[in-house]
Amino acid sequence: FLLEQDLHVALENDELELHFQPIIKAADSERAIVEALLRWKHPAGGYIPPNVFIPIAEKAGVIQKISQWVLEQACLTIKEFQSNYGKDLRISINISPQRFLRSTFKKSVIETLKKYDVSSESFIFEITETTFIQNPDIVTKIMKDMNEVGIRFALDDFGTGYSSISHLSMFDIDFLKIDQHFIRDIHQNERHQSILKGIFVITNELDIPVVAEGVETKEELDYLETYGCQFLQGFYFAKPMPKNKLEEYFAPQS
Ligand code: G
Ligand code: G
Ligand code: MN
Ligand code: NA
Repeated sequence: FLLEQDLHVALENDELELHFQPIIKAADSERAIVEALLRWKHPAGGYIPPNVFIPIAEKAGVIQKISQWVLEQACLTIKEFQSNYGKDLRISINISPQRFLRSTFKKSVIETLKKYDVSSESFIFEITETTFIQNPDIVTKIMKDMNEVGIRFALDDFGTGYSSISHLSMFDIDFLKIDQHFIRDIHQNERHQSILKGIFVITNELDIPVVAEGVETKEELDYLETYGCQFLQGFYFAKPMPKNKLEEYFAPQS
C-alpha cells in the first residue's frame, strides 16, 4: 500500500533508474546489444526490484507512465552512445502485457522514436507468453503492424510458465530468450540438456536466434557453445549496470 503511494511520486522525484546488461553475440561482435532493466531507488529502502514494483505499478495504473519513461531513457541512451562513441547501441526492452495490449501502444512508440530521432532497428521488445495468451488474434496483428515499422520481438523467459511450442508457430518471433532456470548448471543436467537440444533443433529450423539468459559460469558457457547458441547474457559476462558504467564497458580500449 505504501509502495503504491510512493510509486506515484517516484517518477517526479527521479527515483527510477534504467540499468543495462550486455547481451553477447557468440560468433562475432557487431553492434552492442543490451537489455534495459528498471530499478527503483526508494528513498527509504534502497533498491526495490522490478518484480516487486511492476505488479504494483500495473494495479495502480502507473505502468503506462513508467513504460514511457523507460522508452524515452532508452532513446536518450542510444543518442548519447552514438554521439560519444560513434557506435550504435541496440536496446532490448521488457514490455508488460498491459503496455503491449494498450490500443495506443504502436502509435506512442512510433511518436517517441520520431521525437528522439531513433531508428526502430535500435530496439528489441521483449514480451512473454502471458501476453500471447490474452488475445492471440490481436497480439498477432499488433506484432505484424510493429514488424512493418521495423520493431523486432523477443520471446522472454521461455522455459517458465506456458513454454508452448505452438507459440513459436503462431507468433512471428525474432529472438527466443531461454530462461536462466534451464541454463543453470546445464553442463551437469542431462534432462535440461535433452530439452535444450530439442529447442535448438526447432529454433534452427525456424531460423530464430536464441539468447541464453543467466549464464554464470565458464562451464555453462562452454556447454552452450556446443549448441551453437547465438546470443549469451549473464553475470559471467556482466551484471546490469548504470549508463555511465555501460559506456566504460563498451568504450574502445586505448
Ligand atoms: O533485473 P531483474 O532480475 O530484477 O528483473 C526482474 C524482472 O523485472 C524481469 O522479469 C524483468 O523482465 C522485469 N523488468 C525489468 N525492467 C522492466 C521494465 O522496464 N519493464 C517491465 N515491464 N518489466 C521489467
Ligand atoms: O525476466 P527477465 O529475463 O527480463 O529478467 C532478467 C533478470 O535476470 C534481470 O533481473 C537480471 O538482473 C537477471 N540476471 C541476468 N543475468 C543473470 C545471471 O547470470 N544470474 C542471475 N541469477 N540473474 C541474472
Ligand atoms: Mn527480459
Ligand atoms: Na527472461
